[in-house]
Amino acid sequence: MAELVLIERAQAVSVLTLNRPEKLNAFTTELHQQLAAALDAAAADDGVRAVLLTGAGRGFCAGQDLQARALAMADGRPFDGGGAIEAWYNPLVRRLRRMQKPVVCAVNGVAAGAGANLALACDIVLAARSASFLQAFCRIGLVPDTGGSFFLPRLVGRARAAALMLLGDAVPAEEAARWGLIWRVVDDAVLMTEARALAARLAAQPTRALALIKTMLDASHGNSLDQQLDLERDMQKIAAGTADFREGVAAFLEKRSAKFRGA
Ligand code: T3D
Repeated sequence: MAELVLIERAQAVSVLTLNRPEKLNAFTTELHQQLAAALDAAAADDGVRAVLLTGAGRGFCAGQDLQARALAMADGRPFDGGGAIEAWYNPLVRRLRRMQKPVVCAVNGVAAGAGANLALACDIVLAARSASFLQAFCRIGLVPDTGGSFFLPRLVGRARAAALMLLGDAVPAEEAARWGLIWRVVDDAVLMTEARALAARLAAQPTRALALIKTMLDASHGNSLDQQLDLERDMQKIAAGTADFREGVAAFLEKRSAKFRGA
């Protein structure tokens, strides 16, 4: 079986690399299967306290493999466009957002279609200066998926989201960072060094609190202020019950660095 997702363990970080470089890491069913298994393994392993996702070669991910779709539609056969969304793309977004640990995305090159929105579903996105983001869907008669129509207006506002989705033009990484679509751009040569350092830093932080912060971020857009205040209370109750909170307070008072265990 081809290794379509390379899995490396760097201390408490699980580094996952999409590995179909000759097709810019476009998604096939096999790639989906391997990525889902790798994410589930990272989620279940208490020793993993951060995930780093990137792509092999010159692209990050070009979305759905269109060759596979051409085959499926050969001879005028009907194609169920919602089927793959239900089976693979929606569960992928849910896996990332429900992961009880931070997910860093290192966008090493072009991120198109579902590949662009895969990056946006991660918690912190770093991109190489040469990378670009492309809502390619309308170019081929499709609509944004993989959470794009949710993430884009929230990240960059309706005006920019509309132009991105309706025109399908590529946004260079630096512009994406200026717009707030992603966190930071770094030189290509240092992308993986920076991304690994960032993931390692996150892995040394109080993992349970970080997971609660993810929940709060995701809830904030749909909540009223009162609902969010209540959620902050409930999340703080959980965070304050962790050993990491005790350690954080002790370390502060003892004027030393905290050693969080993620529990
Ligand atoms: O059906 C469903 O399941 C619904 C869900 C859909 C989700 C989606 O993601 S829909 C959007 C699908 N993706 C695209 O439309 C993007 C297609 N790719 C491109 O537009 C361009 O490749 C890029 C702008 C991303 C990069 O352009 P460029 O010039 O840097 O590279 P290239 O030469 O086009 O691509 C290099 C190779 O990768 C090439 O293969 P070859 O000719 O050398 O053998 C190209 O065909 C292949 N490739 C790139 N993207 C895909 C792909 N092969 C299959 N599927 C792709 N999506």
